[in-house]
This record gives sequence, C-alpha cells and structure tokens, in this order.
Amino acid sequence: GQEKWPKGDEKTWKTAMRDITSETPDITKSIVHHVQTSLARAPYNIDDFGAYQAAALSVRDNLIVNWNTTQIEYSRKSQKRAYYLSLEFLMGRTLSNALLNLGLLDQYSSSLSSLGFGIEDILVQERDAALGNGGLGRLAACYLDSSATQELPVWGYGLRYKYGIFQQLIKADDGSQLEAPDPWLEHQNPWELPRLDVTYEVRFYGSAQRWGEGTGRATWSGGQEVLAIAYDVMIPGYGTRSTNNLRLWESKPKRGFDLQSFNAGNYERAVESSNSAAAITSVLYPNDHTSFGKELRLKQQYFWTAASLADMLRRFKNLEKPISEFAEYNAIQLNDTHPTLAIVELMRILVDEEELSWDSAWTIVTNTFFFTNHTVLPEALEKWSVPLMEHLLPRHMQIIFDIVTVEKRFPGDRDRLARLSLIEEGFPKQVRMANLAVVGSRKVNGVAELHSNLVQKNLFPDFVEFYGLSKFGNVTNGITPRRWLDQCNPSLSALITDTLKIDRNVWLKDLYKLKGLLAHVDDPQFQARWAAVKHQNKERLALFVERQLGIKVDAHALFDVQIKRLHEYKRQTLNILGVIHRYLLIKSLTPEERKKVVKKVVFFAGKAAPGYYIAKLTIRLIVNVARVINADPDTNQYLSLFFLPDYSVSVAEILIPASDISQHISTAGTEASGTSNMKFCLNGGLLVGTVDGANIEIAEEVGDDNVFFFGNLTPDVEDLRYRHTYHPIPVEQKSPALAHVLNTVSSGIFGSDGVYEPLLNTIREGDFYLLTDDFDSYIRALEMVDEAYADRTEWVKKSIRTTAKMGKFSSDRAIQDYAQEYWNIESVKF
Ligand code: H2P
Repeated sequence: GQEKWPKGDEKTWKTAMRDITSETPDITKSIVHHVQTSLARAPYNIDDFGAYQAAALSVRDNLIVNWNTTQIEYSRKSQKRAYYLSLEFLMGRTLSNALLNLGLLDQYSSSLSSLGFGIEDILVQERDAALGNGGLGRLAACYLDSSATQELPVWGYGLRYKYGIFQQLIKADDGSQLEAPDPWLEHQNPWELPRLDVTYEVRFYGSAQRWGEGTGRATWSGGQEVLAIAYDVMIPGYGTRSTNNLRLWESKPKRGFDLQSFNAGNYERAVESSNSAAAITSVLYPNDHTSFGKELRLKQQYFWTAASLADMLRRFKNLEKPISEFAEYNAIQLNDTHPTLAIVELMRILVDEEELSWDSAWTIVTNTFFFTNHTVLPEALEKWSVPLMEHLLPRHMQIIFDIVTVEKRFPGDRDRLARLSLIEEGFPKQVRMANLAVVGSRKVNGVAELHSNLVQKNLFPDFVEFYGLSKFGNVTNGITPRRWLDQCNPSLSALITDTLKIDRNVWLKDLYKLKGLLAHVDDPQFQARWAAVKHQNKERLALFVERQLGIKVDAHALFDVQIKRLHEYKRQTLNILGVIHRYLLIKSLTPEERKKVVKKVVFFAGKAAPGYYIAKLTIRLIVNVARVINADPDTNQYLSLFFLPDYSVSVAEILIPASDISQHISTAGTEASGTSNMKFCLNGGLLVGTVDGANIEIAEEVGDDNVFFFGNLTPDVEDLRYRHTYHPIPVEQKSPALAHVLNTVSSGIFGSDGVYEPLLNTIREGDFYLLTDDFDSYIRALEMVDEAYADRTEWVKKSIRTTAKMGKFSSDRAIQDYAQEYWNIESVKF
C-alpha cells in the first residue's frame, strides 16, 4: 500500500530510517532510531506524545553515558560523599531541563522540526514527576540540580511512589476541591533506570533478643521481609558532564505470594502479604504540616532509610576502609524529621552487625548525620507512638530507649530533662523525632535567618544550652536559576545575557553577576525591553488561562499571584478577603470614578490536604468569589480573579514569569523560609509580604523601597494571641473594613446556607493567625502597590533592581554552604 508521510520532511525520515547517511545529524538519527526500535512505531503513526518519548529516550542515552562516567569517577577517587535523604522530590518535567543542562536544546529543536514537530508541543507532553507536597520537596529538587552543577558527589535517596501528589479537580456545581489519583508512571518513565540487581531486604515486626551482656547488642528476627528495588534517576549538572544520581526505592514482596496459604487453598490470603509489601511505596502522603501517626507512613520511613543505609554501607565497604572511618567518607543530610530513623538504623547496623561498642557506634553516628528543620509549627513535629514502634520496629525501640538511658547523663532538673527527652509522657507515650534528630546529628540548621533563630530560641532552647550554639546554624534556602529563570523565562534570560554582555553559562552559574543589570536601570531602551518581556509572559499566562478556564484575561492589568499549598498560616484567606474588599470598593464607585482604578487580575493556585476542612473551604470561597466577580459587568474590567486547578511545578513555570506582584503573607514567625518568593523576585515580580521567613532577607538584598511589607512582627505574635483569648475585641471594632467583608460573605452572595461560617468563625473567634490584626495594614500595602504601579517607569526600575539583587538566592550558594560548613565534601572534577 501507499505509505503516507504526514510528518516533516519525507527525505529526512527515509534516509534516517533506511540508509543512514553521514549528512543526517546524529540527533535526528537517534530520535528516529528510538521511534523504530524502542517504540516500534512507524513515522506515519507518531503523534506528539510518541515524538516526546523518542526524543526523551534519545536524550536519556546522553545522560546515561555521562552518569556512568561520573559514577566511575566517584568510585575511582573515593572521596567523601554526601547523601540527601528526602521523602519528597518535586522534580517537575525533565526533558527541557536535561536539554538545557546538556546544551542541546537548539539541536533537538531543529531535529524535531525537520521531523515535523515543534519543540514546544513536545515538551508539554511530559507529565510532571510530582513526588512532593510543596516547598520542602521542590527544595530537594533544586539542591540536586545545584550539586550536579557544582560537580559535588551528592546523591539523593527517596521513594518511587506509584502515585504522586493527587490531581486536584474543582467540582463544577459548588466549586469545592476533589482529589483524584496521579498515575504518573502509567506511560513508563524514560528518566529512570530500573536496577533490578540492586535490592535489599527490609524487615518489619518480629522480635529482638538482647545478647552479649553489657554490649547493647541484640538480634532481630522473624516478622515480615520486604524487598527494596532501586530505580536511578539521572540528574545532569548545568554546563558539565557531571551527572548525579537520585535513587528511588520501590517495595516488592520478597516472594511472589505466600505458598503455604496458596497450597492450603486460600488464594486471597496468599496474595495479601504481597499486596501489603507493594503498598509501602504506592502513594505519597499528601499531608503538609501535620503529623498523622499512620502505620503505613512509619513503614515508608523505615523501608526507605533501611534500604538507603544498606546501599551506603555496601558502597563504603567497597573502599576497604575500617568501619570506624565511616563518617570521614559519608555525610547524610536529613531533610526534616522524616528520615530520622536512619540514625537508629545506623546504630543497629554498627552495634548488632558490625559489633562495635555502643560508644564508638554513637561517635560515628553523630559525626555522620546533619538535620534540617523546615517548620516551627508544633502540629508538624513528628511523633510516633511507642506501642506502634515496639510492634513494627522492636529493635529500634530498644535502641531509642538505650539512647534515652545515655541521655539521663545530661545535667539539669527534672523539667528540663523532660523537655529534652526523646520520649514524651502520656497515653500512649510518644517518640519525639525532632529531639532524636537533634541528639543524633552533628549539626542542626533552619532554612532562613529568622527561622534558624526561632529554632534555637523556641524549638530547641534546652539543646542549645546543653550542646552550645556551635551545633546550630542557618542555611538560607535557594532556588536553581536554571529552571526558575532560564527555562521558565527564556526571553528574560536572553535579555539579561544581551545586557550583561557575558555568556549565559557564566551568570547562570554565578548569579551575583546579575547586579551588573543595575548599571542599565536608567536606560529607557533597556526599560522598554524589560517591560516588553514581562508583557509577553503575561500574554502567555493569559492564553493558558483562556485555554484552561475559557475566560479572556486582560494582559494590560496588574497581575497579582499567590501560589502555594493551602494552609491557614499561609493566609490565602487574608488574600481572598482583600479581593472581596476591593470588589466592594469598586462596586461602590461611580462609572466615572472607576476609570481611575488600577486594573488588576488576581491568580490563586494550590492544593489543600484532603482532610484539611478549613483549607478546602478557602478554595471553595475563592472559586465562588471568582464566579461572582468575573460575571459582574460593573466591575469585571477592573478586577478579575482566577483559581487555577491542579497546581504543579509546570503551572508555576507559567505563572511566575508573569507576575507583577506576588503575595507571601504568612503570620509573622510561621513561614520558615518560602522559596517561591525568591522565584518571583528573580523574574522581576515585586513582593508583597509580611516580615517573615526569607522575605526579610530578600528585602535586605533588594532594599525596603522595592518590597511592600505589612503586618505585625514576630515578637508581638504571642502577645496578640494571648489578648485574643483573654481580652477579645470584636472585629467590628478592630477593623470595620474586615467586619464588612465578613458580613458580606455571611450574607450569602458567594453561596448561601452558611457554608463559609466555619471558616469565618476561625477569624471571628480566636483568630489564631491574626487576620484581624493585619487586615488594615494589608489593605494599605495593596494601596501602595496601586500607587507605585501608576508610575510605570519607576515600577520597571523596581523590577530590574529586584532581579539584579537576587544573587544570594541561588541554590548554588546554599549547596556551597552545606558542602563546606556541614558535609565537608569537595567537587570531583574530570
Ligand atoms: C516548607 C516550609 C517553607 C520552606 C520549605 C523549604 C516545609 O515548605 O514551610 O517555609 O521554604 O519547607 O525549606 P512548604 O510549606 O511549602 O511545605
């Protein structure tokens, strides 16, 4: 029959497929080769997704070669390595990042084009790898990028969840959030290498028998054994061949099924244990800032830390060094308390299996681990019930009790000892993972200056007194400028390169170079180009919104963005109440007066934990306010509002370059750092925020007159809360403006039946997050934004100055801090 060649240039396909000639570019050959072999498809039935797969497999070939060379070099040099243990890695898409880092974007673009595909259409075929909840997981991903870029021997260890963070749907009728699974591995993942030969057995339950009088040793046996299988994800550095590894574990039953039950005729029983083994890595827990205490979560944590440590031990043993030198060759970073069991597991290995004395083992352990705290919210501090631990991990519970016994040597009164203790009294008793992490680590850090101070003063003051300040430090978070500027905002990147007159790969690796932009801040031509880039990005977002929601967006309006997980402390509620306030104000103006109003479009995106009732109610309020406001012909040319469903890394990449302002408005002292604040500012968006987290350091860099700060300060929060409880003042008195907004919501114009009352009552009664205290100054800050925006030239200058001063917030700087001050590792050059 007649072959049809609807795609690209027929000759290119034919020569590449049949008689490859020396003229066919290698990249084209390699893509076509994967179409023919890996995908077993013909050119006339390749769609965009097939072309994505073939291109991805072709890029992956490059990554594999670099990855292998890097790993061989690491083994040959036998230098100290660092391991980043994180239960979350929020990677997003890989193809565009790999092409950028390999420097092959243009070549692939042109090869794909000769085969009939546009690179933009191909890149969006990829599904996000969304193995994280928010900032903590995305930080881990940025750190991997920076480690590889700086040629540092750093591996990540995590879990290969079958389902990532849930897909968020918005119900058409009432606007509430629905959750659906995220089967991201459905179409196979070209970025991972299954390592079916790298497996470890992980035990649960059973019993622990002590032996060897006075040595602290025991044997742990029986129970259930589960297999951990390694999947390696290649992490290319930018502008280097250095390619690191992210090793993710999958759980599998040790045997296919229980043969005994099967023979006894009980098929269901027989597959039950295999189901329970596979369940361990089936799903990412979507709970941010809460500690659940669920058995499966504890199983995940142990499964992952046990497999990772076994793997590190095996690698260390290849060096043929005495075990006493373990900490000289390995540094392990604990990303929050989730991997704290690694401390106990390493003790178990060293004492029970390597038969070291308790004290030598403890010396090794406390020189190996480093612990990062990411939140001071008490509800987020993990605790595990002692009976659950005794049941699931009997040997580890023994070791924890042994550490407690040693702890008793701490000086201090009983109250102090109780506060320091790893065990919290109560029914049941609980193991405090944060205390265990502090005791078992060499250093402890917070993620921004203010937060690290609060960690020392409020969270662990007794430990600071006991160990001294030198054990506690700060590493302010950072973001990778590769993804969060060059990739998501190519036009701005090009303008910067053009203006600085230095190679892109120089300033992308030394972000302080951006301050060279300051020399051009008064150049009207440069200002115009800067403004044009912003406008282009706003048009791109407008198009995206129109496709998603079917509503036209005015790209000439001021774009105001708040995107992050929904949480009361992050105060999306303050923002939506502010929007309603603005709506009512515009509504009250005459048509003539309205013409003077700054046109504004407000964007929200973010997911709420499925069980977090108040956060879900906030989403519902935002969606329904949007429906009313966007349909009101009196006001909708001056104010519109969008809730973009299913927030993800890829959605952030479209929103961030398009913002004029972004909001980071947590109650002072509650947001440890924030990282999207850095991303917005890097892309020339101005910051509206409270004096909290890394906002403070951003303002220090860019200058107070380039940010819009408001609200009460951290030292006053405790006192204000006390007054809310003991001397409450009605909202009507505190903020008539806010009272009016609350009453409007209650009146039912955004949905009746009192659906929002529970949300409004959190403000009217108790108001733990201080909305009543901050509302008026918040509104004033937004008025100042309007005033500043009216002078467009001055605004553009603010925007340029902001980007120019963001050097500090590169994750390259943060990783250097960790490498030098914490891990003591050096780069491996080859
Ligand atoms: C958390 C903190 C952020 C911080 C981030 C990375 C847990 O992220 O709350 O303030 O920047 O870790 O350190 P998130 O709220 O997005 O889950």
